[in-house]
Amino acid sequence: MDVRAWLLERRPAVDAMLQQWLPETTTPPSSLHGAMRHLVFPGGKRFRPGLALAAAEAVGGPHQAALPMAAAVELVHVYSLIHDDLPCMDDDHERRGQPTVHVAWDESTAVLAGDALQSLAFEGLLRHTEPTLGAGAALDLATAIGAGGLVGGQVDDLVQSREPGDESFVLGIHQRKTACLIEASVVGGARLAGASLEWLSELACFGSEVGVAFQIADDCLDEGEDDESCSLVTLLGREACLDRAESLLDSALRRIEGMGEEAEPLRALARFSVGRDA
Ligand code: GRG
Repeated sequence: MDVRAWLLERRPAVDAMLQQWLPETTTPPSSLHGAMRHLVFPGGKRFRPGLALAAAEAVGGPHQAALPMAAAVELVHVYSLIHDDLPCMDDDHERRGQPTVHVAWDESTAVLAGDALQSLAFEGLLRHTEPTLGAGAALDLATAIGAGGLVGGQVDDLVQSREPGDESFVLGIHQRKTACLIEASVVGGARLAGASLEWLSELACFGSEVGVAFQIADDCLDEGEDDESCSLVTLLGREACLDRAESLLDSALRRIEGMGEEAEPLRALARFSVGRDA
């Protein structure tokens, strides 16, 4: 299955929802709204939204059921990228082929745009879903991105850049900084499509394994770049990392073996997380 073609086919529906949720740049304060939109369009691969939609299909639902989760996880992802690029974090000047938000605007606007994107994710998700399912998906997302997830992982990543840790410390960072949001994308998407508790539990493990594999693959893609402080490649070497990513992928795929053909896009996205070239 051509996963890039599948992502392209699903993209317009996700982008339409993002367009609908994001304030127009002509509405004041224009600088804030421009900064919020800056990295969303044209955007990146839309991997996390793709996972939410594919998970909904995998459990037999229409992918449209998961669109609010798809838009919400992309907004949170963009918020994290904006904050990660700040001078007090990675101090990056380019992202998604464009100047980073603090370069295109300024630092305070970038901080506030990230904050506003995070709250828009929850507002959109809760406004556009049935209350019980939406609350469950919002809880999935909130749990993934707070102190026990994305933010906590980022804190330890900063520690690691000063005092390099061992393999389990690095894997714990990958788990929280990257895999928690990927897991929430899968679980939240499936939840909005009415998945059973049994499948939600398997999909949580699937998402977590795919997420760590995705980050290990990212470490391999970034090999040789300046910032390898939190890279498994520096600790284990490239071959061992690729083996680790492949075995996580195998385990993830085994968890959804019992699903039918409708889970093919989800399987293809899992393989893509390890086999991608960007
Ligand atoms: C500062 C709150 C805060 C969080 C920072 C997520 C994060 C934590 C930092 C982002 C930078 C980073 C290395 C994240 C790991 C996940 C990752 C590989 C992001 C890039 O994801 P892709 O490849 O990017 O899906 P596109 O642009 O295609 O969406």
